[in-house]
Amino acid sequence: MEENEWSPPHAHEPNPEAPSADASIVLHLEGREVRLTPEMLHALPQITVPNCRIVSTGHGISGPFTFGGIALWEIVNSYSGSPWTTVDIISADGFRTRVTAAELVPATPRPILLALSLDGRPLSRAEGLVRLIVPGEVDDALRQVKWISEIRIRQ
Ligand SMILES: Nc1nc2c(c(=O)[nH]1)N[C@H]1C(S)=C(S)[C@@H](COP(=O)(O)O)O[C@H]1N2
Ligand SMILES: [Mo]
Repeated sequence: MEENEWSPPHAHEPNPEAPSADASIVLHLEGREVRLTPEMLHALPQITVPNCRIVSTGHGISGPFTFGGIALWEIVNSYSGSPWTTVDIISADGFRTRVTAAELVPATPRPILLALSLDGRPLSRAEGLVRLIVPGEVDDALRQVKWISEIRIRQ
């Protein structure tokens, strides 16, 4: 798939509702698949990233929020045994973004995370559980993918 196909497939208007009740994620790795449930993610090391804003150009800016969860690099590190270049994050409603290796550096101060909590309480399914938070995206919310259903680690 070409890089430019990874811009969102629809107009910049977010879907208001969760596509399903199931918050588990299928992680696609070289030659195998792993189903990650929110419970499994809770068992991995948790981080928080304060002062995150969701910058919708359609319905305004919300936040600042403190999102909590697991760093995306932690998932890639824990599960991927082979070299990789990109991580594709896809939601059940067809929203998606591509994360590059350059963006997934351990020990960055504001890492990309799989969010499980918001301001210290569990994120609801309606709010996007499990949601990708890209703290570096500050003028749009196109990468803040709600309801992640697939993560594809690519060579
Ligand atoms: N799965 C999914 N994630 C999504 C979207 C969407 O339609 N589906 N819309 C994006 C856009 S355009 C915006 S502005 C924000 C809205 O997030 P909010 O509902 O928390 O304000 O979600 C982003 N993430
Ligand atoms: Mo948006």
